[in-house]
Amino acid sequence: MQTQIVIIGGGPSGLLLAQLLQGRGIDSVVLERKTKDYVLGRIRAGVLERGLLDLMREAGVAERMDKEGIPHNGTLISHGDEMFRIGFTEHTGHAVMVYGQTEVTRDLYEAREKSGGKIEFNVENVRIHDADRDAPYVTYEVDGESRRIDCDFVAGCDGFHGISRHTIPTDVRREYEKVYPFGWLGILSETPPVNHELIYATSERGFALCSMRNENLSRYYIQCSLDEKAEDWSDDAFWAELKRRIPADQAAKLVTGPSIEKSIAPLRSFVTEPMRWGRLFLCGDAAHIVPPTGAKGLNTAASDVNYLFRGLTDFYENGSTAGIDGYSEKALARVWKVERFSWWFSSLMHRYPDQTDFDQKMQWAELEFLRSNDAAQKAMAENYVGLPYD
Ligand code: RFL
Ligand code: PHB
Repeated sequence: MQTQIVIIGGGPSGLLLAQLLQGRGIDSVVLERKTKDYVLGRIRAGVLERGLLDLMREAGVAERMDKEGIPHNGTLISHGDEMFRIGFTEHTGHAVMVYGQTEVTRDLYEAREKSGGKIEFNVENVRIHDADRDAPYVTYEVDGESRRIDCDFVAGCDGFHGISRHTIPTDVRREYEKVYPFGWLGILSETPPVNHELIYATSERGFALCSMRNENLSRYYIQCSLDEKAEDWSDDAFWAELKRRIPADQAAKLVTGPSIEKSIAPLRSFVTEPMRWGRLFLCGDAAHIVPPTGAKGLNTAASDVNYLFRGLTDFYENGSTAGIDGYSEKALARVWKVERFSWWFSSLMHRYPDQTDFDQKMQWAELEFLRSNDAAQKAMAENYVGLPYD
C-alpha cells in the first residue's frame, strides 16, 4: 500500500490531522491499536480552547460542537470556604468551550467514515522504518497478517505509551519528566453540575475539581494518593470527600447520584525533544504530557496538529520545506509555555505529602495575590483560554 502520510494513533490528534489533510486533498492512513468503541469509551478532556475550536471548524467537523458545546466565560477558584472568579472574556476577549473529548473523537470518526478516509483498527506491532531517509515505510500486523505502507511522512500521534517516540534514537532524543506524588480520582455522574462554571478547589484536605459535560452530566475529581484504587472508593465516600474540599455553600447544593465511571489518573509533566526526526513528526501525548490541572493536554495536542498541518500543506502545495523544518522548534516553544502553566497551577492547588508550613503559606500568599491582582488574573486567563498559535 502507498499513501502520503501514515498517521499512527486514532486518538484526537491523529484523527484531527487526518481530517484537516483530507480537506486539502492530502491522503493519509490512520493506524489504531484499539477498537473504535474502546477509544470512544475513554473519558478524558472536557475543556476546549479557541485554537482547537477553530481547527474543528476548519476540518468541517464543528456542527454538533457549535450546537451542543457550552461556552465558559470564566472559572471559579476556591480556597476553603473562600471563592473568587477569573473572568476569561473580560481579561482576554475569549472564552473556552465545554465539550467532551469523547464527543470530539466521535465527530472526527464520523467525518472520517463519511469521507471514506482509511482507518485500520486492532493493528499490532507497528514499526516505523527509514524515517531518516527519503522513502520511509511502516509495517504492522492485523488479524495475524503482515502489512506494509510506503509513504512520504509519518505522524506519530500514538499517545504517551505509543512506539513513535521510541523510534527516535536515544542519542538524539532528550526527555524531561516530573512525576507528581498524587493522582486524580474522577467520577462521571448523571447529575446537574454544582455550578454553571468550573470550580478549581484547594483545601486542607487537598485539591478538588467540579467540572461538567452538559446540564445533566457532571465530572468531579479529587486529589488522591498514588496507592489508592478507584474500586476502593464507594460513591458515598467520594461525595463526602468532595464536599469537604469545596466551599460549604457549594457543598450544600451539590446533587449527588450514582457514578457511571470512576477512575484514577496519575499526574505527570513530560516533554521529549526534538519532535521531529527526519520524516517522522511527533504530535500530542506522544511528545508531551501535562498534569490535567490547566485542561491543556488535548489543547496542546491540537496546537501541534496545527503546526504540522500548516507545514505539510505548505510542502505539498508550494514545495516549501520551511514549515516542516521549523515544526519541532515552533511546537516546542509553545509546549514549554503550556508545561509551565500546568506545573504552576498544579503546584498552587495540590497538597504535597512533604509540604512544610512555609510551603503552605507560600501557596496561600500566591492564591491571595491571584484573588486580588488584576495583572495576575489576566496572566492566568490568557493561559487558560490558550496562548495564540504564533
Ligand atoms: P491519545 O488520546 O492517547 O491517543 C493516542 C492513540 O494512539 C493509539 N496507540 C497506538 N496506535 C497504533 N499503534 C500503537 N503502537 C499505538 N499506541 C497507542 C491509542 O490507542 C490511542 O487511541 O493521544 P492524543 O491523540 O495525542 O490526545 C491527547 C489527549 O487524549 C490528552 O492530552 C487529554 O486527554 C489530556 N486531558 C485533558 N486535556 C485537555 O486539553 N483538557 C482537559 O480537560 C483534559 N482533561 C485529560 C483530562 C487527561 C486525563 N487522563 C485520564 C489522562 C483529564 C484526564 C483525567
Ligand atoms: C474535565 O472536565 O474532565 C476537566 C476539566 C478541567 C480540567 C481537567 C479536566 O482542568
